[in-house]
Amino acid sequence: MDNLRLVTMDTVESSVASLVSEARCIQPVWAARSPEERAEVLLRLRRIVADRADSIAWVVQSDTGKIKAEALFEVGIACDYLRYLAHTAPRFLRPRKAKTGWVSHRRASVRYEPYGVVAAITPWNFPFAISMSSVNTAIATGNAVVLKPSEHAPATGRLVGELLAEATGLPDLVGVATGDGRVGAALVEAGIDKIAFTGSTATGKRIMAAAAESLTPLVLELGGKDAMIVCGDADVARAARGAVWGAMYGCGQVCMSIERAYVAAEVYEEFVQAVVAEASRLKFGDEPNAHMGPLIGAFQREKVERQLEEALSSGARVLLGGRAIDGSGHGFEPTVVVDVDHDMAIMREETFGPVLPIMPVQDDEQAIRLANQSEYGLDASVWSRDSERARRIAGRLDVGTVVINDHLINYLMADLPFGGTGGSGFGRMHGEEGLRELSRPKAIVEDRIVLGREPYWFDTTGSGEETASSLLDFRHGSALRQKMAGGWRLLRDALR
Ligand code: TXE
Repeated sequence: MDNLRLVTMDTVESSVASLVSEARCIQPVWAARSPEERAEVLLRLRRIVADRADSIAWVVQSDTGKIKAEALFEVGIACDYLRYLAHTAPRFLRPRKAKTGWVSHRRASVRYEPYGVVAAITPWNFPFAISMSSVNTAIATGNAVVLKPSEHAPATGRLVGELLAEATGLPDLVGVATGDGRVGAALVEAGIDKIAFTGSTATGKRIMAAAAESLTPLVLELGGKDAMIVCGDADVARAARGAVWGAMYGCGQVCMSIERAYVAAEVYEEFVQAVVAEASRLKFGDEPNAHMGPLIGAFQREKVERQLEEALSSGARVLLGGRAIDGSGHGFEPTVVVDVDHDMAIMREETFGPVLPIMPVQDDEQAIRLANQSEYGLDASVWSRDSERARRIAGRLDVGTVVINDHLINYLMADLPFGGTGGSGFGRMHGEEGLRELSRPKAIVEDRIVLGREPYWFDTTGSGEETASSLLDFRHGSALRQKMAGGWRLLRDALR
């Protein structure tokens, strides 16, 4: 059976159910391959993807309208991560010996087993990189997958399925269910074993509620409202360049974009002017030297415009941009906003557009308090020449990742766990934590010396109380004599 199913609305349940059952059939075959054999397949996939970077980027661009540089970046992220998985998963999935404590005549270990069938539900903003991340972590740990790509990036989702079928030779291992949220909802209720969801906080909450019914475990990578803190001793010119990149890359449609900047009062004016100058140099379009493509669609542009209108009506000032770019589809000008406060949606709600609101702060304490005053907690960045000061601030930010004197770059470090706190979700992707997320630990205890009767079993000839006190003496006696006496009594009873 081919693994691509254009799920139509009237056949949602049956189409999704057949993808899940086909995945469940093939999963044991895949899991029977050693982690090393699966790693070889991941490296083969990496080669295929790297060799087809341009054509893959074209598909991503056709779905999202993003510029080629960003689409190629997605391909690079996917290839980096495949190499990381291939080199890490076999070591991580090796069974671990466990300590048995005082039960020394036993041996114990932990195996990391696949869940079975994982549902990977992914968003439109990095449709290739994020789908490949969820899918490949799941198959590296021996799972099968049903991928539900965003309805705004169906071709990319189908392409991921085709690439996985080619690399693994098992078309059913990764099924692809295209369609909108209803298909995703049907998948959540189709008897899958784990859900890897990446998307908005609102949808994450709906999925968690649906998964509760069947106690299906899940990892939620949700929205963000990343804060940037610029200290008075920061390299202001560099921080301004970093701010524009961190806020405007991908037209701001990155879950860990900088969406708020808190700047020490003593450098605030200098920073704002540097940001305006830097952002005004950005080029919109699809020429090779363009910096920014369009927003994904009218719904995203209207969301950005709504937040800006509300901020302006509450006293905010736009120093640069603030409007859609005429004749560009959904292009939007790089926008810098000041005189903002936390009563405005633009400082509280995810914007997901090329907008940077900037607030002055009196000291680090105020910056930390404002940065933490958010329902989200994905990434944050701290800009200072004093690394101790930056680390101190980082330690007090309620987020999943803090980058010092940069932003976004953590996502490219495959060995770093990625995820957030609060409204940004829970669980982690990437790093060994990401592998742990999609594999299930199973403890195994086996006998080493077989005794007639275990000291802790019912003692039909003596007293359980005596056994318990012997155990305490043996384990925690204050004197050696007491320990030895307790151990001797335990051994005597066991050999009786
Ligand atoms: O999300 P949506 P979008 C977040 C980003 C932003 C959002 C944008 O912050 O908030 O993603 O992506 C499917 N049951 N991140 O608009 O609408 C839907 O069809 C099951 C965070 O796509 O939540 C799509 O495939 N599935 C991230 C997927 O969910 C449902 C990085 C996401 O859709 C469903 C990137 C339902 N009831 C973006 N409703 C991170 N933190 O890593 C919808 N879907």
